[in-house]
Amino acid sequence: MSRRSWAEPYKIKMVEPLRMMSRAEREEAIEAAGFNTFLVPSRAVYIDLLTDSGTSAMSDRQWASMMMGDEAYAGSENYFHLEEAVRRHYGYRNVIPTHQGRGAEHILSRLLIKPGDTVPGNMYFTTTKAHQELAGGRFVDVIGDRAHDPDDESPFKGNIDLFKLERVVKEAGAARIPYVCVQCNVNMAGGQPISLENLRAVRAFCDRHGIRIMLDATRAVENAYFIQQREAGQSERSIGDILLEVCSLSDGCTNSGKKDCLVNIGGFLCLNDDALAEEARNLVVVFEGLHTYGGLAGRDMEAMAIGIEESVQQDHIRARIGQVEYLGRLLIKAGVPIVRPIGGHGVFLNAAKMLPHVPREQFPAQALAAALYVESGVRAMERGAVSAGRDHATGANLYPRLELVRLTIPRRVYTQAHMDVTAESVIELARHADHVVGLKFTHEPKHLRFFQARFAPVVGSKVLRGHGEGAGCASGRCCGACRGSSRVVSAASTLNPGA
Ligand code: PM9
Repeated sequence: MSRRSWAEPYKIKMVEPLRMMSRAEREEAIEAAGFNTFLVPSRAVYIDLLTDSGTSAMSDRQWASMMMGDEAYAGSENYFHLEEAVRRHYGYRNVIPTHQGRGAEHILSRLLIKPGDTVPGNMYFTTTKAHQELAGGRFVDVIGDRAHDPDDESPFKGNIDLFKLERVVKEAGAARIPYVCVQCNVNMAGGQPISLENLRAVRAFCDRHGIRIMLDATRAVENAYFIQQREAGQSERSIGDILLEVCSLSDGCTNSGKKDCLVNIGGFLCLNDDALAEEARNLVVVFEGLHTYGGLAGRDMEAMAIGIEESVQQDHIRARIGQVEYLGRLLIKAGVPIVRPIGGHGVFLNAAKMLPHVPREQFPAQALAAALYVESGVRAMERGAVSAGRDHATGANLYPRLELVRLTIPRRVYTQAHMDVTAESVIELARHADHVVGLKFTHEPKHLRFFQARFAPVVGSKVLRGHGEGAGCASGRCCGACRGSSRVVSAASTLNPGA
């Protein structure tokens, strides 16, 4: 008998209590954090949707396997298990562990990019681009235009625009393109997949020009699920089968195991070319550790080997993406503008649309993420101009079309009730979004500024003003509370007395 609906394919064996601070305490915490949710201590967070990276709950099998860690410096048994799991499910010949995804990006960039090279890719990712630029390369975005439109409902917004790619190859010359960087389930576009059809076309194009393809396979399993669900002729295939085909269309990959692979730390670099892999192993010993541990403990590699097996199970991936869809649908129903279609690892709020009174130079998404924290204790992340940083050559601020706040769902951690409370919190904030105040930098780090930057409100000292103090209050365009009504009571505070 077919099941009517999906449910989490696990039951909970161990719990970690959550704590909700008062609104006054949250106001203090966000100010002390320079209005950057990355700098808020986790003890001050109620529901943590900052990231899906390293935040998964491991299974009992994974925890048990950690007791089987072979902590030999060289040739750990767990390395061979990891190598076997990666080969079986991702299909590459050479597997080199790294401490996390950016470790693999560092090695790959050093290995292949020479100063002056161009690296085309389907939208930038922060750490990936940083390593490409540190190696002397220049990233050029060749994703289709639809990816930059939050309202476009196309099923494969991660697809590469082959005309754009051709133009870049003509301009730079194939010899100055070390590889095309193809990201699965494009993070900054809202977790949007690339289709098999597009990937095959990119492969054929690159073969004609003698250019390598390197996959960012960090969320390739989630991408495989969307291919299964949305691409013609793919619905009968297993996730594992699709994943193998996706990877077979590339020459290697970087992977942050902290996402799909269901572990708290770890990553890997894969290369089909034996000679390149040998060079990569040589670089790994300089920057990460011996090539059979790459900065990881044996137990970490064992947990990742098992996490890979679990990640491709249909029940798992359906529930994982089903939970993200559940949250997204609640917000769509309430009229909150989010990136469509709903992505794989999170729901992305369209901050530019929610805060039309905050100009881009005052970082609406940064302000919205800080305000959501004050409103509800839910921690989200800015994915807009602050994340985009500055133009490497001119130093000017970059303003991507997408100015988003990401509600990222950790795997196997939260329940539907947490999604309900999150939705209620966002909906309540959306009702008085004009109370959110823009921000200005008070400290701007040189690299990956979004992690450690500090801000201050452009007026006053609060990112979320009280009722009667919003941008639209005086004109009567504000929420009911500002017009003297007492009916606006935060849904989150109803459910959570501390709010
Ligand atoms: N992604 C994320 O939260 C964590 C760091 S940025 C806040 O989305 C891709 C597509 C990623 C990614 C990390 C990395 C780097 C590479 N590619 O964090 O170094 O989403 O393991 O991976 C984060 P590591």
